[in-house]
Order: sequence, then structure tokens, then C-alpha cells
Amino acid sequence: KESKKWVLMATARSPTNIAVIKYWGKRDETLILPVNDSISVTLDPSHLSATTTVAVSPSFDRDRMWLNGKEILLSGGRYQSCLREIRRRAEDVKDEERGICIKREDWEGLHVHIASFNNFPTAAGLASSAAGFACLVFALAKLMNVKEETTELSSVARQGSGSACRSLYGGFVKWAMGNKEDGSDSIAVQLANETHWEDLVILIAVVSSRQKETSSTTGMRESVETSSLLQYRSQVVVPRRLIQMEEAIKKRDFPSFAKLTCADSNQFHAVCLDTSPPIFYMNDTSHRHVQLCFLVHRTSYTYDAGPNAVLIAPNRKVAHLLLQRMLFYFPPPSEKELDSYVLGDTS
Ligand code: 2P0
Repeated sequence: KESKKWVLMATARSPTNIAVIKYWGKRDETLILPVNDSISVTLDPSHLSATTTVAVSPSFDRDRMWLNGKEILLSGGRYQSCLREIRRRAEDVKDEERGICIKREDWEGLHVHIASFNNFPTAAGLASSAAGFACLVFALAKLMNVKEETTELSSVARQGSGSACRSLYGGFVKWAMGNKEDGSDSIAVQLANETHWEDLVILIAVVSSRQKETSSTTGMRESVETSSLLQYRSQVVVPRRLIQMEEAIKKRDFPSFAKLTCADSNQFHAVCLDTSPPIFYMNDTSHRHVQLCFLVHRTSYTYDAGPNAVLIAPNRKVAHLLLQRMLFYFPPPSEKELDSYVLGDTS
């Protein structure tokens, strides 16, 4: 009975990432294998990130998880895939001070409890699943003393959520689609680390923190089934754009980087419109942000599966100017407006 009292824990924090060449469409839904390569920039972990603590104890009778304090079901295939893949790679763990010894073969019979928090809106098109699954996989790997390289872990995180594989690295990251059927070469690689382009400033304008109406998973499936633009994009446009984007990142060439980023965001949303039934992730406010971006010289924008703007400036000076314009055209609500909003007065 005494031996049932111990709990071993590990905590990790992972930032979200913003794709500048978008992933949209899967060729295998179970293994989460994409139809094209993608490139993203990982944000600073102090802002949009997930923090996850995983715990193991012989007293736990089943795997359980809490997301932002609320228990969620772990029965979904994606959580099960990540847990299974990490358990498969688990090693011996010893805590001599506390007299705990877990043999690699013991992990199969032990259960985990997982508590995860996002410091930003969940499922509002700010890649919360990317930060969440990257963090879960990293924390579990730490707890179970998994020795694999980050690239190998990225293929586990990918099975939680495609974009999560890119959040295991900082800086600029490419998710290579791979071509093997088992997905073993569908992994993330770091193109440049977080110090490579430190001047770059990313501003996020939260237009809505409501959950999106069409989940990425459903949206992608419908685009793959119905959009001919998606086929052209994945086979012709993205391969070309990828080479240009890698070059722009390497040279810190902001004009090329900005042009490619905007073009790729536009094409992703064009694919959404080309889907049947059409998917509308951007709204009128998003469109106004795009117009504003064109008014401020040397800025770029990108939109994920939601209306929130991700605006990119080459340095703090331009970011300051952009922010000034944003606050002029989209002034924050007055205290009176805020009060009526909180009190539910819609008049
Ligand atoms: C991306 N998005 O590259 C693209 C751009 C949204 C638009 O990856 O089904 O949540 O879990 O693999 O990763 C959002 O899709 O989808 C996404 P699943 P995920 O960031």
C-alpha cells in the first residue's frame, strides 16, 4: 500500500506556431500525413503557449486529462496515438532519493494524469492544438525518459495534430510531408533557430476568441474532396513557393518573405472558398485588417483557420507604426462600452 503513494511528474511549455506556407489537406487522416510541405515560425513561449504537467502513479486507475481545468475525454484516437507512441519509446526511470524505479516494461501498466493550460483562446484559429499536442508529447517524453531526437518526437506530435510537429522547434521550421506510407519521414526540421531573425515582430489581433464553426480537420477533408484549386496548390504552387520561402528566410529578405506569406495566406483562404460547401474563416474585420496592412509599407499578414490577424513587421519601428494605425482604425472600447458589454446590454 505504501508503494502506491508516490507520484512522479514532468512539466513542459510549448509555444504555438504560425504557418507562412500553409498545411491544408491530408493524404492519410489516421496518421495525419499532409498533401504538401509547410513552413512556420514558432512564437516566443512567453506569449501564446500551452503548459502541460503529466503525472504517473501506481494509484491512478486510468489515463485522464484536464484542459484549462475541465476534464476531457481521452478516448479520441489522437490522444491514444500519442500515448501509445510515447509509451512504446519509454525507458527505465529511477528516482533514487525517493526509492522509485520504473522499468521500461512497467509503463504499459501505469496510467497518467495530464493537466494542460493554454494562455490564449482554444480552437479560435490560433493553433492551440499545435502548442497543446507538442507540449503533451514533450512532457510525456520527459516523464518516460524517452531518448529519441526532437525530429522523431515531431512525428509523434504530428499524430496528435499535424501542425503540432512544427512546435517542437523554435525559430523557422519546415514540416516535410514525406512520401512513405507509414509516415516515418513526415517530420519537422528546423530551418533556422530563434536567434536567426530577431528583428521580426509578430502582432496578433484577436478578432474573435469564439470557437471556429468548421474545424480544421473537417475543413481539410472537404477541401481535399471538392477543391480543384487545392490539387493545383499542393502539386504546383507550394513546391515552388517553398524554395523561395526557404531562400527568403535564409537571407532575411523581408520583402520576399512578406510577399510569399501574404500570397500563401490568400491562396489558403481561396481554397476554402473553392471548397463545397465553402468555408469562410476570415470575416469583414479580417478584410479590413488586410487593407490596413497594405497602407503600412513593409508589413505582412497571414490568417489561419479563423478571423484573427497575424501581422508581421520587419522591426519594432514598423511594428510601432502598424500598431498605431491599428489603434486608430480599431480603437479599444471605452469603459462605458465595456461595462455594457459585460452587463449584456446590447442596445
Ligand atoms: C497550418 N492550419 O499550417 C494550417 C494553416 C490552419 C491553417 O494546421 O487536423 O489543427 O489537427 O492536423 O493542425 C490547422 O490544422 O489540423 C492548421 P489537424 P491542425 O498551420
